[in-house]
Amino acid sequence: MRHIIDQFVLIGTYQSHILYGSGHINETYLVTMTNPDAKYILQKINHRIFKKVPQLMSNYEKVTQYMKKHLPDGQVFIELLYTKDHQPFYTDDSGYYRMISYIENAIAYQTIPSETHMFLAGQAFGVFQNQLSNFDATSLYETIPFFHHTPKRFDNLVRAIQNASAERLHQATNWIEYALSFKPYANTIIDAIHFKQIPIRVTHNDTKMNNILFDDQKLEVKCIIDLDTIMPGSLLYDFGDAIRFGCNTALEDEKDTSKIQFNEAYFKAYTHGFLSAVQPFITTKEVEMLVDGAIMMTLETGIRFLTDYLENDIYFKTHYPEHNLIRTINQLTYLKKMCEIQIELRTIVQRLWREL
Ligand code: ADP
Ligand code: GN1
Ligand code: MG
Repeated sequence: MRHIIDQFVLIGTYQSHILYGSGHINETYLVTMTNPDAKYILQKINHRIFKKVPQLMSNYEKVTQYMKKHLPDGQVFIELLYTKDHQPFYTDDSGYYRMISYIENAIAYQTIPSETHMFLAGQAFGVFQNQLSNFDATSLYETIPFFHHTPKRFDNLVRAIQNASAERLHQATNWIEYALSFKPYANTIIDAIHFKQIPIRVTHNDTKMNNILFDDQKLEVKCIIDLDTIMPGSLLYDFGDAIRFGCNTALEDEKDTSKIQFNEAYFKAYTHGFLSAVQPFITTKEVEMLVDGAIMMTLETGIRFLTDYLENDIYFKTHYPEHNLIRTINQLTYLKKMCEIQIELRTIVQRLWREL
């Protein structure tokens, strides 16, 4: 790793590097320099998932440069560091690497500590959506084709079921059946896009709460991170994925399903923050479909974990053999809770929207 760090133009002398963060996709390291003191984030890009790294990094460069130009005073954003050959990433036989600025005095939560944090996160993702609204969507590559195409995610699940080992199929039987019972709803968002009921925008597409950094002292959002999936999409994906992660009272891989509840107060807070920021441009249909976004993103993530379990864990990082099955059970249990109260959730959205 030392040899790779040396390829980038950095301030100071190398001191150390350690594995960092808890993302499911890339290998992330905190690099510490001395004389003068400085910190950086080095990421080994997951090339099995991001097949076209030059295109991915072209998006990354465009978005970070655009944000730098449009940021209000005092707001920080990730900056890309270049190699000594002026490249936005380094590659050798071992893989693809990028170096980015380290966001100081910040914390990524795995569970959100308060309603205020949820409000601030909603506001921040809404503002981010607003900041990206003038970004030229046609200049972005699709880094993962059909990323939030839920029907295709179901096709992948069906294929995985056909090819799975007898043992994993057996372990997951009840959950496969439950997941497949949602297949008739898979087209909800894709159809709304297809029939032009909702617009395509530039979206983040991975708005779970550990992709937003909060200030570790003040009640403030510091920075939105994990820019790999910024590409054309629906605002419903960004709203939905944040609710999927943020309103679950348990961790995404909690084994004790009795701990999994839907936190309605957090839902209210996030929706309030988000709507107040996107109010100038969100359409009536998008408001009407926000809860569908939360349901679809939870369903989709549940079937992605299930597919990966049946495919012997080739996509998400896992820490033990049943990890993806536990995540599946967690998401589908949470999905059931969300569906049971969906009428209430829709009423909350409409009330907040009227009151804005
Ligand atoms: P992955 O795609 O694997 O989720 P992320 O870009 O989200 O990768 O990074 C993983 C974790 O590393 C984040 O959740 C966060 O805790 C930490 N991290 C990533 N980038 C930064 C940064 N620029 N400054 C501080 N922490 C970061
Ligand atoms: C992955 O990269 P990370 O850990 O922030 C995944 C998301 C899933 C999420 C589930 C590129 O997010 O789509 O919703 O795990 N990212 C990619 O926790 O597939
Ligand atoms: Mg991440």
